[in-house]
Amino acid sequence: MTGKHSGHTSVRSNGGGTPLRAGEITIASALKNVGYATGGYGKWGCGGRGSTGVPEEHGFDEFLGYYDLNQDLSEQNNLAASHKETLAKMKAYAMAAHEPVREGIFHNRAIHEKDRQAKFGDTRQARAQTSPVSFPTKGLIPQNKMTLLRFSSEAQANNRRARCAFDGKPLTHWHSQFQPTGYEHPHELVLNLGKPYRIKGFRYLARQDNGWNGAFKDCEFYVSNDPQEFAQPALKTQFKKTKEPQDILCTPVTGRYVLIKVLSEVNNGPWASAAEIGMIKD
Ligand SMILES: [Ca+2]
Repeated sequence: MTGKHSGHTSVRSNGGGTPLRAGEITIASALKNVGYATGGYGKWGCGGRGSTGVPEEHGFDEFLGYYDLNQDLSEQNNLAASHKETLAKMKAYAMAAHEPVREGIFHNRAIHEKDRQAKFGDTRQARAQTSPVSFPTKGLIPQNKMTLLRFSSEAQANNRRARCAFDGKPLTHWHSQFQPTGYEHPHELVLNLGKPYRIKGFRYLARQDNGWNGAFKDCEFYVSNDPQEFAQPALKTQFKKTKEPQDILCTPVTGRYVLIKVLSEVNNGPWASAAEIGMIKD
């Protein structure tokens, strides 16, 4: 109401006893000074009747509502019935301000970024949509022969499907399910490579938008010929917090199935996400 931090206002709690001081500027008095008609309707919490804090003393042409909940409970006082004239004025304001419903889209990325700039002082331009890091596939087992056997979870709501981690498109990514909560590490993906391969490493590309949620930190890769049996990891590694592709080599191991087990996230969040994952052929 006054534009002040609550540490500097007259009224600092709901308990009452400290009404607005006489002459204290409010948004209503500021607007009234430049020619606005002003009205307040509803609950007033800045000073009860007879105090210096009543709305009529602070820029409101009129006020209809509760000054003090203890005295003005609607069950005891029918404010609407006793202020027919004010109600008629309110209805007239509403009718005059009413705009018929229009179909259309009233929000877009540009407006969103303007709001964001005002609120947070920065923007989240979609760097990834204009200049994604490429995901080199040279030396990798062909992704188009792989199939996804199972996964621990995926975010369906925004289409961050598990298969996005192997679709050859850096701009799409898998994200573990995040709503409702309770989906925490380890997060897992199991792949069928199509046939046995000798694998000497793994390539990981973190999500290519400006977010970091889910970017892999500690991760284990298992290779097996039995999709139900993954004994020892072929590789335990820790990825860096980077948007660049990361290759991690291991002692070569042969198998047709790969389990990717994500144990932690770069910011210690509970998620996992991947733009692309590749297996490096020996
Ligand atoms: Ca992808």
